[in-house]
Amino acid sequence: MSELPFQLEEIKHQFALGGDYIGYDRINNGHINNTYVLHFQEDGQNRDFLLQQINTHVFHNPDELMENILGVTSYLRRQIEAAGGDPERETLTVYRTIGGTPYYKDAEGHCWRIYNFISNAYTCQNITDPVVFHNAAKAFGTFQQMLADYPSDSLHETIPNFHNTVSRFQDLLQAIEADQAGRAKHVQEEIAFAKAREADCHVLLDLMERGDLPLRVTHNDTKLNNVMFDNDTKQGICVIDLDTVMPGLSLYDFGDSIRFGANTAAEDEKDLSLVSLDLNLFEQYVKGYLSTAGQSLTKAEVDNLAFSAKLMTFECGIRFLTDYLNGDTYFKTAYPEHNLDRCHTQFALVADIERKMVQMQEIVSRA
Ligand code: GN1
Ligand code: MG
Repeated sequence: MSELPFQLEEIKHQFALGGDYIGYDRINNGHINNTYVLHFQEDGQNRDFLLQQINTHVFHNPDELMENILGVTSYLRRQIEAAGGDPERETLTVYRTIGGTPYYKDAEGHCWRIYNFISNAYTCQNITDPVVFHNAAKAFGTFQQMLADYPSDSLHETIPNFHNTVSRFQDLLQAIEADQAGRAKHVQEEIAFAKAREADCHVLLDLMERGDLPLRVTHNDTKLNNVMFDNDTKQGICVIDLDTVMPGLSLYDFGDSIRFGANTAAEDEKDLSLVSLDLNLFEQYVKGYLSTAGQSLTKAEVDNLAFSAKLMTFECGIRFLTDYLNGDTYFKTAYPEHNLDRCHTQFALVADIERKMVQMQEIVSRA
């Protein structure tokens, strides 16, 4: 019992989970929080719950974080009900503790929350069927549409400057300067790659300042594995991982989806010859996204779809490089060079997107 990565009895008690505990599975997709599926049985029925330990090193204010999530999920719940959908499957449900709080803080200061487990659905790490990517685009586009009128000033900034590419670039420069882990001398090529693209960091922020790109309520972490697909229909039924729902640019969400889902290789693939931007998947995503979020997008948003794929990939690459230089303090890593390998795939993808930019623009124009 003591080998469990969580205090079972305490969690059961705090969240009033009934039934017999059967076991748990660890979900290893995310780089930030620790996630488990708890299996229970009650009256012969299986009941699963999603348990997460919130990473408070990344999310400094769990109260504000959970306030955002409660606000957004209850808003979505009403919209889903109004549309005749099933809110238990189409959005997350936050479980309250017996004290009425949306998370439980244990004696060591660790913060735990429980969500409903969405059954008969799956997540994917990579795309084998292009239709699924099209469906992911529709799900993220719909998510954005549903939150179009959400009072964005009620949202806390859970991570300040999250997709502020200028400030991300500054963070990189600081990490190079401080060289905490003594690694800077080994990554001069990567640093040069990044520095050669500093100007890109300003493009979207300048457009926003000029009023050409509107601030919207965005998800900000639109990785493929943050959508759940229905086992039977393969439709994207629920957008998950709502920790970074904040005001942002639609292009952050679009670009980040392409970065992860249209890459022909995994985010930490060591063989860089496998990394490339799949133009067919890009097209599938563009079409799916425009079919749901399209009506409300401005011309500047549409014009920058292809560029945003490059920028978000670049941003992620410099974040991995920054963390590598800082000694791996932010992202979970499985081995010492993990962040560097991730940086390499992102930069290889940036280079490939640069080669394909004209074709990507054509795809957007056609769509
Ligand atoms: C993190 O936790 P996860 O894996 O969904 C990160 C994202 C990065 C992503 C890179 C809060 O997302 O911003 O794009 O890793 N989340 C946070 O895979 O920093
Ligand atoms: Mg996340």
